[in-house]
Amino acid sequence: MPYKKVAVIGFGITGQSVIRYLGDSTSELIAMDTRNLAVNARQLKRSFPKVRLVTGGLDQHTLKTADMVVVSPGVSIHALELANKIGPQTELLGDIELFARHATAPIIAITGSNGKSTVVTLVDILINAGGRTALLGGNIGVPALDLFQKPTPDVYVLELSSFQLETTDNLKADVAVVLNLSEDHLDRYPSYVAYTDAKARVYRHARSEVINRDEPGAPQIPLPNSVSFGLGVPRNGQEFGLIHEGEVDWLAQGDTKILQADRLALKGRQNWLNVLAALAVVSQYRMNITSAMLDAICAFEGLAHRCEQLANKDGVLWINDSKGTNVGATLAAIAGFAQPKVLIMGGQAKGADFSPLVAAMDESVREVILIGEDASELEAVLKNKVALSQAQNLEGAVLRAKEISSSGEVVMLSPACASFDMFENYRQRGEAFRQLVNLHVLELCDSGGQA
Ligand code: UMA
Ligand code: ADP
Repeated sequence: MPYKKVAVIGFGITGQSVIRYLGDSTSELIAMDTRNLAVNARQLKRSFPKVRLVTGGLDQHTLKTADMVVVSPGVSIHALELANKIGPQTELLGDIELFARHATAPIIAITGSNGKSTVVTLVDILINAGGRTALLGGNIGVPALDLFQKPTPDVYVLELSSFQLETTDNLKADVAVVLNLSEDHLDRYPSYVAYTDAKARVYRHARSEVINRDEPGAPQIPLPNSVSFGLGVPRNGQEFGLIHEGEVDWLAQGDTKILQADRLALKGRQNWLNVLAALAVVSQYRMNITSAMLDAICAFEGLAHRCEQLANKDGVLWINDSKGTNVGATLAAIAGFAQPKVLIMGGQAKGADFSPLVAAMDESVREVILIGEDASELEAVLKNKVALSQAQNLEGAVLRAKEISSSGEVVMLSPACASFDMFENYRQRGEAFRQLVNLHVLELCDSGGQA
C-alpha cells in the first residue's frame, strides 16, 4: 500500500469490505460484477460514490492495467480465465491474502467441508472465556478485512472456504486445521482432488497444525508441531479423543480427562468431535484449558440449523439440521444420534453422489421422507434400502413424521441437499421447519409466521 489502481470483482459483502479497506489508500478503484445485480450496484454506488462500477461483465482494459485485482470468493478465476486477462504486472488475489499480508495479530485458520462455523465459534468462545481477545470472521459471514475496523485482538479466528484459500498464497497461520473432507462444490471444481487441494493450502506456511486422525486421506503437510483429534482413544499427549469409563465418555488429551461429554449442551457425536477439534486448536495456540473455558463451552447450545433441538415432545426429539446441505453433513448427523430416526431429506442435489448414504440406512433409520426437486434422485439410490415415503412439501413431511414417530425416537430434517428449489436459503428452510414443529408438534397457536 498505497496502490494506484485496484479492481475488485464481485459486489457482495467481500467486495464491499475490500473497497472499505483500500478506499483511502488507492487512487483509482474499479468494482466489476459479471452479473447485473442492480440491488448490489445501487448500494455500492450510495456507499462508495467515488468507485467506478462496471456491471454485466469485466472491463478488459482495467484488468490489464490495474496493480491488483481482488476477486470475491464466489467468483471463479478459472471460469472467467482471469489469469489470461490480467496484465504482466497485475497481482490476482483474494481478500484473505490481503488480510494475511496486513494482519498484526496471529491467525487461527479453520477449513473443512463441514463443521467449520461450529468449530470457529467454539474456538472463539474458548479463547474469550480464557481471558484473551479473539475476533471471528471469514466465510462465517463477517468479511475478514472488516475485522481491521475493530481494535486489534490477541488472535484472529478465520473460517476459510476452499474458494477463499484458492486465492491465498501467504497465509502464515499460527494454527491451521482441515476439519474433514467430503464432496461439495463440485460444480466449481474440475475434480474432487482439485477441491481438496484448495483446502490443503491452509497448512502451507503454518506454524502449527491440527489434523483429523479419523480421516487418514485428508491432506496434511507433516509439521513437527502437530496434534490430532478423533473419536478414538488418544494414544499419546499429542492426541485428543474419547476415553470411555463405565457408562461415561470423556473428552481427553492423552490420558488426561478434560470434560465429560454429557455435560455439553451440544447434541450429536459429531459435535463431540467439533469440541475436540476446538480444544486441540486452543492447545496449539498455547492456552491452558481452564474450568471457566470448559463451563463456557458446555453452555454453548450450538448454532441454529446445525443439529439444533427444536422440541422434545412425547419422548420424540425434533432436530433441525437444515444446514446439512451435502452428503457428508447428513451422514454425520445420522451417526450423531444413536436413537431410531425418521429423516426428512431432499431439495436440490447439486450433482451430488448420494450413494454413500446407503451405508447409513441401518436398522436405526425407520423411514426417510423425501421432499423437493431432486427427491427422485434420492429415491433411486435409497429404494429397497430403507422405508421411503414422499411428501408434497415440508409441512406434509412434518405431518407424516409426527404420525409415524414414537417415544425414544428422533425426527430430523437433514436434507443432504441445497434448499434453493423451495426456499431462499438453508436458514429460511430451517425457520419454516421450526414454525411447522411449533404448530403441529408443540401445538403453539402462534407459530410465528408462515411456514
Ligand atoms: N459475482 C460475479 N461473478 C461471478 C460470481 C459472482 O460478478 O461469477 C458477483 C455476484 O453478482 C455478487 C458478488 O459476486 O455481486 C457476490 O460475491 P460472493 O459470491 O463472493 O459473495 P459475498 O457476498 O462476497 O460472500 C462471500 C462468501 N460467498 C461465497 O463464497 C459464495 C460468503 O460465504 C462469506 O460469508 C462472505 O464472502 C464473507 O467472507 C457464503 C457461502 O455460501 C456463506 N460460502 C460457501 C459455503 O459455505 O459453502 C463457500
Ligand atoms: P460449515 O460452516 O462447514 O458449513 P457448520 O458448522 O455450519 O459447518 O455445519 C454444517 C453442517 O455440517 C450441519 O448440518 C452440521 O450438522 C454438520 N456438521 C457439523 N459438524 C460436523 C462434523 N464434524 N462432520 C461432519 N458434519 C458436521
